[in-house]
Amino acid sequence: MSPLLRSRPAPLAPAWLLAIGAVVALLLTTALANPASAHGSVVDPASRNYGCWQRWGSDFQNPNMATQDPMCWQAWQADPNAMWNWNGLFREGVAGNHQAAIPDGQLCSGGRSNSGRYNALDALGAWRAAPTTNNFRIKFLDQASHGADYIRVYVTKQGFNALTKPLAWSDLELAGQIGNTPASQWTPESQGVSIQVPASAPGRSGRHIVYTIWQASHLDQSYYLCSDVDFGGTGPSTPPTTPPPTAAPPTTPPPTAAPPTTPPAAGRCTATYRVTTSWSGGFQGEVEVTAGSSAIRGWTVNWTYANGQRISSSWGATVTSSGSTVTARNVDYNGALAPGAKTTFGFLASSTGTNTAPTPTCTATV
Ligand SMILES: [Cu+2]
Repeated sequence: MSPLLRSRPAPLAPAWLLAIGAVVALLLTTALANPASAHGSVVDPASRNYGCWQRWGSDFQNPNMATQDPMCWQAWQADPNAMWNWNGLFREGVAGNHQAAIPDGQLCSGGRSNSGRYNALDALGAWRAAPTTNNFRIKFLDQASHGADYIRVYVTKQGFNALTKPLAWSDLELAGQIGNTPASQWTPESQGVSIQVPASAPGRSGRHIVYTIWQASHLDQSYYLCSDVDFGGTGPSTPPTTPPPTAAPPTTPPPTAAPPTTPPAAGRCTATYRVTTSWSGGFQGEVEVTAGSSAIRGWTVNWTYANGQRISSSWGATVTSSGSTVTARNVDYNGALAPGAKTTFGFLASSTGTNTAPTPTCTATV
């Protein structure tokens, strides 16, 4: 090929153009095939799951979270995907009937959207509250540059007790809104665009919930975000004074997987790999581990990527990479499996385009 390239470069130009065209077409196809794969949230005052991800995403197994940030702790225990997918708390096809789609008590999970992934965000308790003033702004980060048909910002009425009362539509008053605003009018960010929406909540003091609805413009896709605020508050250095009712502090030390004392036995478990969502440049995946006909004490799953995929973060397993080879070991709480029992772990990874699913192997510790 290189002699040909040197002696006759001109005929190769169309090939280059075709290659570039193919890449562009692939990216467009990926974007169109996954219209809902990258989205947004309120980043200031942080929505419940964005805040948990921001504060603990790099340290989510730290047991100190149980006492320092107990509502985040219970949310991470309930479903870490609610934090990794902080930008995906939406419903589709609501046609503007938000109150009909979302029952009282479920507002912070978008009506238990996404198969219940965000349910823990409805839990009552001392969510970390950001200090704010009666005239404030929310900042919305739209990673996918969808733009907005509208954004509505509500604030709970004075007297509402966020520690004891499940949030209902009747607790809310509209405090600010914007109408149709294409992404071209938002502020460019390193990923996507952002916009600030002014809001006014006179007469409020103390703890409240800011409830934001983002009606994205690319589809009938509506996002529902609860942000906890403290009007006149002094800041996050003030610890919560009321213990949350639902936080379950750990009774055992955090996962520090003890090295197996028995040599691993092959063939006692199986693993299946799948991509759950993908976008241009990356994807989220999940591996299901199933014990064989006898109980196991731990497991290790290995696979090799063929297309340069790289794992950037994981949950439910300790994942290490060496070149294209990936090794995932159980964490403390999901190593022991009864005969036929299953557990899953997940991860985020980068990809350069082609994303062939590898065939994992599972090795059990018995
Ligand atoms: Cu989206």
